[in-house]
Amino acid sequence: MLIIHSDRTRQRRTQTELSGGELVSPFECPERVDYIIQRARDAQLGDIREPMEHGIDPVLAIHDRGYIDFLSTAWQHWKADGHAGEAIANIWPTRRMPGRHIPRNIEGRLGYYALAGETSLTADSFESALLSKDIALTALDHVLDNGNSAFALCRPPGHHAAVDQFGGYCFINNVAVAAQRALDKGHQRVAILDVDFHHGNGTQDIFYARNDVLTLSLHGDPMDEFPYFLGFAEETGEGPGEGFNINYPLPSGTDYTTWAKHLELAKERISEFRPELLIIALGVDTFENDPISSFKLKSEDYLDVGHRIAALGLPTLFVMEGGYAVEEIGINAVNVLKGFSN
Ligand code: SP5
Ligand code: ZN
Repeated sequence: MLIIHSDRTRQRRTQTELSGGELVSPFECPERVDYIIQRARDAQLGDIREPMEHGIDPVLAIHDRGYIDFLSTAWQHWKADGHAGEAIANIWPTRRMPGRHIPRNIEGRLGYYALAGETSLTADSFESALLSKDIALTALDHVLDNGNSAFALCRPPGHHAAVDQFGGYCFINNVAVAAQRALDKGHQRVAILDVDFHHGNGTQDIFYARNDVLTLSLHGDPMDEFPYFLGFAEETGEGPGEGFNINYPLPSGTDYTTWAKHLELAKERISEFRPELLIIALGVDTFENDPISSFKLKSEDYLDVGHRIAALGLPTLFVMEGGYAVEEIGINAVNVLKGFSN
């Protein structure tokens, strides 16, 4: 399987993540990519190629222009205001003050465009997010041109990024940008299956009222897990999109037997939809030793995940999302791709 990868993903090395009331070294670190690419090489998974630039238009086909302007200038404004640390949101529009105006002050703007406080915005955030989207789009080009599958080794991840919000380590929604691009290139129907431990809130938000992109997500029950405020089973889409969003919230401690049953349910819905392209939001934070998650998948289970996805018989674009057990992330991610290919 072709792999799209760039060493420039290393340029995003954030210093801080607000976690448990402390500023810790971020879970979403550059070494994640090092372990995956090393394992892909060792396993001789396939050719490794550099991403091509795709510009900003595919991003603006999904995200709000004001949000993208914010991302591109936020660090400059944050520094100009004399703040010492990385930019962390600390106030939000909430139920009793719904945010009808976009503040002028960067602290207010940060809260307006953030969905969570764990994602520090830094000098390299926007550039890194653009690179990550280019990795996804280059891999997509390959799938569209050749009809076979590819792996986009994206970093930072994307599935939490909504139309006009960043958070959950995500700035640009890579799978959404890729799905829209496939439609703009002539596809009629694209399915996005999100197997990251966390609900793909951004992807759901972006396509919620549409029936040309089927979105499905298997994830930790939002009653107990990030992002808490979206990802419930009753969220099935709206308007023309009714029935085209499917959530499978699963309890803490879910093992592979239970998880795989829900994967099969998702696959039935995908087959019924008859997409021309399948995009997998590939998080491996479902792993038993993931430091921020609570499912119980084992390394060998990921081979079977890939095998089951392959049974759909669709051109498939794998896009890297989460996974924070850094030393095992390579084994787990590559196992999915190996299981798919064999
Ligand atoms: C792409 C992706 O996987 N993003 C995940 C973002 C999760 N951020 C908040 C995590 C909070 C976890 N708190 C639980 C700590 C358990 N020790
Ligand atoms: Zn995740």
